[in-house]
Amino acid sequence: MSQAEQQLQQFGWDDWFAEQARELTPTEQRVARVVAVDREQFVVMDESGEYRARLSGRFLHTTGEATDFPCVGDWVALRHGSSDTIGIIQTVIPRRSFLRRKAAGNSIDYQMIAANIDAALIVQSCQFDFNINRLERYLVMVRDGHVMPVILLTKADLVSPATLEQQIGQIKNAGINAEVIALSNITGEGVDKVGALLCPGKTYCLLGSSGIGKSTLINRLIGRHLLATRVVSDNGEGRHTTVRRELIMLESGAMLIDTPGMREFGILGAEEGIGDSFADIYQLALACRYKDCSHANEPGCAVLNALEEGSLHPAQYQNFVKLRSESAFHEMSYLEKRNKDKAFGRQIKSIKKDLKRNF
Ligand SMILES: Nc1nc2c(ncn2[C@@H]2O[C@H](COP(=O)(O)OP(=O)(O)OP(=O)(O)O)[C@@H](O)[C@H]2O)c(=O)[nH]1
Ligand SMILES: [Mg+2]
Ligand SMILES: [Zn+2]
Repeated sequence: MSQAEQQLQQFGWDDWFAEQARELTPTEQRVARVVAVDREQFVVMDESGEYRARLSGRFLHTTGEATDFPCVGDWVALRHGSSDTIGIIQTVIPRRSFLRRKAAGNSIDYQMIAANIDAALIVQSCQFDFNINRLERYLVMVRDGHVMPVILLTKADLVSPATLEQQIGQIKNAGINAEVIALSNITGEGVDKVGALLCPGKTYCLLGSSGIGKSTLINRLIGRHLLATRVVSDNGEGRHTTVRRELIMLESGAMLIDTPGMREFGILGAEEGIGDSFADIYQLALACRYKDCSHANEPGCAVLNALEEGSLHPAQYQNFVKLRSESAFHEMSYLEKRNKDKAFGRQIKSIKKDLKRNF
């Protein structure tokens, strides 16, 4: 690693990225990290500070996929001479992790949210916003991008301790074992726990609906009003306050990416009001005759049996089917995967037992 590269470590650069860059970039190019994207304009930072950058003509001509364009958190190789006012981005260094979502509408395209994230802070407000199904969908998205999840419950000051306890219980009962931190940006309770979690040189991205206190939390962590937040406290309906994604350096050396609330992410009509977790269904699915049962028409399907018996609510089943058919869910869900891993673990154990018995 060169001396300049060593200085980039404070922004998250390490041997892994250095290795990727060596294969891709001529030596006269510099690397920098994207801290903000505004249409075709980029703001990048390196050891010399922040400066503006744009894409090279060659990049624009050879890059077709929207997801291949630089996004917040990306490392890019660029030309930026000492007399240049603007850097010219040549390539995006391969991403170690990423957060992406399905683009709006019916397209199968993805939209990048952020790249090279160490942990995602999945935020829900205890009041109005709390929803296990949506939480699970965020977990799928986060796992898909090789990012570690942490769950933050904001506005704890607006619900009773009993409600909060019940919500945390619901998360645990759904089999989600990510760390959960309840906090209030008003009283400050729990905020220091979040601060303690953030390590220097690591990058964190906040995800969640609009109006739940993501920017307020970042302001609290910084200790001053850097980001615009909604002035009037309301239930989160309406316009977005944060309009662009940007990477913010905390005094501690940890980096945080604020994102505009994702409203479409949770909207699925029937979803609201069916607070129950899919955990029930995955639990049932363990008893299906076929391991790859789709719970649609297979013989010996424990899910369909439960539906027939009435122990599984039809709305819950329909919601499950609906989510399954979404492309975001084509990949196995977080819980399903975990349960399969557990089943596999049990299988290994019993094989080991058999082996012991035979020898
Ligand atoms: N009671 C209470 N209000 C909060 C808390 N956190 C944030 N708020 C209020 O909630 C409103 C929305 O907060 P923001 O930080 O703008 O929300 P956001 O998640 O950044 O929203 P978008 O930028 O639209 O995605 C503001 O009026 C905050 O003062 C909290 O812990 N308790
Ligand atoms: Mg915001
Ligand atoms: Zn089945």
